[in-house]
Amino acid sequence: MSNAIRIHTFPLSGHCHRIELFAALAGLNHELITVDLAAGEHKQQPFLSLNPAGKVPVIQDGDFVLADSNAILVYLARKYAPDWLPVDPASEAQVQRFLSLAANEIANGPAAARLVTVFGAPLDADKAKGIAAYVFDLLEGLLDGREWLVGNRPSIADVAIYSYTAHAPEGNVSLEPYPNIRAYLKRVEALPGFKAMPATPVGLAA
Ligand SMILES: N[C@@H](CCC(=O)N[C@@H](CS)C(=O)NCC(=O)O)C(=O)O
Repeated sequence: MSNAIRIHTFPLSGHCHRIELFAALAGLNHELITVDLAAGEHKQQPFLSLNPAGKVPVIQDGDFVLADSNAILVYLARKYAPDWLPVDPASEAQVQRFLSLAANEIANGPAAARLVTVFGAPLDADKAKGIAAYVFDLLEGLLDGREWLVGNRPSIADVAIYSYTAHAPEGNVSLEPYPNIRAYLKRVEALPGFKAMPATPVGLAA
């Protein structure tokens, strides 16, 4: 395992699940290092020397250290699994569009709503659910007649969108109104190597 990519992770984090899922789907040689967020390990040394922002996920690939889930997906795909990140300008830009959606509306919508129910975060659940409705309405339309978000095969755009979308019911956000999204999640789950994020029995998933 000496050449393994080290992934500093937390099992119930959708941002971390993106990286664990991609490493599994792409068959990357990797090692998981669980960071004890409850004990505040991410706000102390030595973790802060890896990521001064005090957040997971972080990877170490040899001497190279990188934080931020979407940046990590770009790096890992470009370096080890190029089929997951198209190089033609239009397709690459489309992938970036969905990484932005994951970093903004998905994070502030379904992910934030789930933070309230799973971790008791002091966030505005109604506002988060409103953003979730907006982004899922958008994705439902974009997935009409499409199997994948970009092109004709899965890309890191799908990996970035998957985790918090699949676990939205834990944050009291129903996926019932979204048949295209539900079918799409099943396609991701059928991919060889798929790895699930642990379910938490809260919200609509209780
Ligand atoms: N933009 C970052 C967000 C990462 C993030 O919010 N991580 C959360 C876990 S899901 C975290 O480490 N929270 C601990 C904290 O902020 O104290 C990414 O995409 O990696």
